[in-house]
Amino acid sequence: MADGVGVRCMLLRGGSSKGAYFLADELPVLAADRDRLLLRLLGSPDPRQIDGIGGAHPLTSKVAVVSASTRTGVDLDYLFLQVGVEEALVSDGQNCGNLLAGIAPFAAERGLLPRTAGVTGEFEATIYMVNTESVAVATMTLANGCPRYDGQTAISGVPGTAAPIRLDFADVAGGNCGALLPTGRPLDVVAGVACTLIDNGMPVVVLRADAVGIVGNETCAELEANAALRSTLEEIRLAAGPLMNLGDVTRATTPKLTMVSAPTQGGDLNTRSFIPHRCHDAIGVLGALSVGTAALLPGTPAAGLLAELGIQPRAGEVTLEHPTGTFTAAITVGGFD
Ligand code: NQM
Repeated sequence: MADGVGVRCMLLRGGSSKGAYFLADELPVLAADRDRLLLRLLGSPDPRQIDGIGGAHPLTSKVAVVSASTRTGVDLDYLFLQVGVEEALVSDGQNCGNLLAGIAPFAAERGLLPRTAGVTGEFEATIYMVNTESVAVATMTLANGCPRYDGQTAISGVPGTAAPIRLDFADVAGGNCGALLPTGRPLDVVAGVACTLIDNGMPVVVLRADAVGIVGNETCAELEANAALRSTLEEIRLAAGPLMNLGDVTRATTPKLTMVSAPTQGGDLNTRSFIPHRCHDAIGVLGALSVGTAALLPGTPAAGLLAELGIQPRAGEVTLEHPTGTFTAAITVGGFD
């Protein structure tokens, strides 16, 4: 930057988030130099990120770092970095399933996927997710080797439609916390509140909305204005961090917190998520996998709520309502640890 050469960056929406995508070998090698550059580029710390390309919300202050993989059977390595908005913080402490959706198109644009040459139709790329040391398969559509961006797939919380990107995850459980249920229990009482501490790709504390004095269908603005709720959630989060093998999470972006309540739009459960200090306009991909899994495990507050409501999710599918629509997660639950 200082020499005026600059660094190539592509802005892409992935799912219901947006981020800046970089090739790993075009960023500084030292993490401290890289992080300084990313803060500068996104405009952090500043609540408006006015002097950068960040969108003034955690969901639009995200970075993907991509390289061709040297791992057998894997095409690409993807490192996710969450860039603080108001804090000068760049964290690799969480993964992002939404930006994952942009990895294959970005890699095709940058020539990292030679197998795409001349291909028209569906193309599968295998992606190693560095943050959680796990693998996902992304399926995108190509037209003569180039990613298609137009299409008919709608996502709640995103206007219009676009090309579908299918994401398949295997073995993401425990990628952050060492186990799907890091305490070994489906229910823990944390700061006096019954919770499930779970990691099916994203560490999440799942609790009933009525356990923290809300209905569960409030708007994000209402929830963010509720100081008592925010302070209770932060107390729970700080206590949950060590229990989830995440250590002191004071400055970490995980665990997230999802409050579940009765559905109002025909889904299985309604959700409101804090990520962890702002309310999510929707729900993250991996966050939804973790919350959906909690709903399917016997003995969790979420499963208890489903039973109370007489709702039985369709086999292997949990439809979660969120502030801007619904998200259906397809989940296979085997034995759990
Ligand atoms: O859970 C938000 C998002 C995410 C993460 C978050 C995500 C996921 O919606 O897979 O994608 O920070 O919780 O982008």
